[in-house]
Amino acid sequence: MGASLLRSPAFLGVICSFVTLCLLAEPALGVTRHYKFDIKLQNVTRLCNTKSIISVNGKFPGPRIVAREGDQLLIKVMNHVQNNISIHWHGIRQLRSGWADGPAYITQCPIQTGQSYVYNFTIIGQRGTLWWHAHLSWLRSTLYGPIIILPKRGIPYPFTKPYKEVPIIFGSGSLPISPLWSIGEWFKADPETIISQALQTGGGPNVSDAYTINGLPGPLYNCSAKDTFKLKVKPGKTYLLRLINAALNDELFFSIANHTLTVAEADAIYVKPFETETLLIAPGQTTNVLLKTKPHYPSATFFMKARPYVTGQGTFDNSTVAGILEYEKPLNFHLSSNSIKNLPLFKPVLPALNDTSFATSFTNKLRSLASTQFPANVPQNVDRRFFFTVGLGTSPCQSNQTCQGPNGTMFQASVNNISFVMPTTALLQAHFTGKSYGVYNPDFPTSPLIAFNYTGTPPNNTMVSNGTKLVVLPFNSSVELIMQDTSILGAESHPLHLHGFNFFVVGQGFGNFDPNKDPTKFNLVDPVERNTVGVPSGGWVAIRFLADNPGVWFMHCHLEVHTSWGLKMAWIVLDGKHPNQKLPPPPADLPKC
Ligand SMILES: [Cu+2]
Repeated sequence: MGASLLRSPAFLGVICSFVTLCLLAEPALGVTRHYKFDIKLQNVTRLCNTKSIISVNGKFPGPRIVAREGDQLLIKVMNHVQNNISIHWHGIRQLRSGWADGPAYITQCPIQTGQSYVYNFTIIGQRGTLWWHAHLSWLRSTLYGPIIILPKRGIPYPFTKPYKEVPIIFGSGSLPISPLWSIGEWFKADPETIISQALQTGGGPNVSDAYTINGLPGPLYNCSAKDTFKLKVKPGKTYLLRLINAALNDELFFSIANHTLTVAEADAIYVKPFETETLLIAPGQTTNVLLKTKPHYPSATFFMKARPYVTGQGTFDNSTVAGILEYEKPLNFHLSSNSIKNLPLFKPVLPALNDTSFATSFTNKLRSLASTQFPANVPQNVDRRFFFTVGLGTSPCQSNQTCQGPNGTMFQASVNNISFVMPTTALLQAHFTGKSYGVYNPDFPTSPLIAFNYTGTPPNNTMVSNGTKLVVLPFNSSVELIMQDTSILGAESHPLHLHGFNFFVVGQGFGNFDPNKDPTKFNLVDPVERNTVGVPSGGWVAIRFLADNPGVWFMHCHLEVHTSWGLKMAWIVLDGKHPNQKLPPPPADLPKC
């Protein structure tokens, strides 16, 4: 057995699933890690209001997955609730493990009540922060948690070794607190009821009641001072903060008063480090930042805050979540308990809610590390070119109904004016078994069927068409995709997420994409590599990726309301010629519809 074969990660994954002594084997080989997710109801109190939420293992936010690059994960998800469930491992490449990706009716049928499914995948060539979340309707409002991928043993970070690592999720609500940093969104009402009513009336759904940091709304909301995320730090240290935007419908600005953050990673890819006072993070995106604390005890406390970046026309939750950065008082530092209580509190100043120029300058700073060890393998040549419009539209109101969308219509959203219709069986199964007839059509248009001034005066007819249409790509084709926002019903930033791949963001701009001028300015040297990118409001973004992963891969807006309205589509990547270029058959426990 040759050394080169031994170093192949796929091959090592096989060894570890059969050899129980894997943990004792050479550390660089990767190990198998088992997790059990029991989906069950849990009472949670937020904003003076107790409600039953769907949780993983009774935790909110959910448990964290910790692994090293090269490890295999076996996560058994057992559904004990009445809803159908499916879990997506957001940003995991799922190389030749498309059956474990998770979007309901795309790669699998949902896990029904009383059933279970083991998600089986190996982390190949990725390290950093990602996250998992439910991928069915709006269930992810309470079903989410972090995935922390540590570098292989003995491989250091390409930046200052942090004194401590603190994951943070921007999300909604909380329970036994995971020591993380996610920002989320909390709804007093049941999010499933909110979206199903909106889809019936055709109007916009109700907005959230609070944002949360690690499930905690914080002191700026009623009844919530006790539910405040506190980050306790020592002076003169460097902390690694892992940030996840788990909110349903909001891009967020984030800042810590009087502290500068160094961005080191985006979507589990190292970037050229840069300093900033404020971050912009879209739903679905993750970012690792380094926080250098003050050299000496500052005799002060500091707010960290997040609030939305909003470009659309509709109503939104314009509230602010705050957490507290608190310094440990050194033992030899004398302060009366009264003066500790009355320490000055500094508050960050966040950009205006619609500050697109901040958003643009921030995203322009993101560059791949592009080092020898972590190269940016940007496709230099393109086999397939696509131009997709993304934006809102309408559909007619049924004759016996009154609708609450624009001018009595129903809100829709689309890609190339096609509002995606969810199938009732899994696309990947239909593709794999060759039974696609009546499930999907492989004729998604490469560009809009009717060209118009995308960011100018909107057309008179805003109606969308409907269909389950996919693009078919040969194995290993290199793809360039321009995503163009439309001003139909108002320009708006759309964070587009592609499953199964990272892509390089080679260009972005405002107005209509110019195929003659704009490509000359593309960055093919060190563009940021990620899995979710904001299509600028009233602008366009250009991405490139290599279709080296056979399967069916969902692409959709990560503003959940737009996904619900149909801003989604899927790519089929065909098998290659060689055995290791083919998607293996589905696992025996793959759920049935
Ligand atoms: Cu969108």
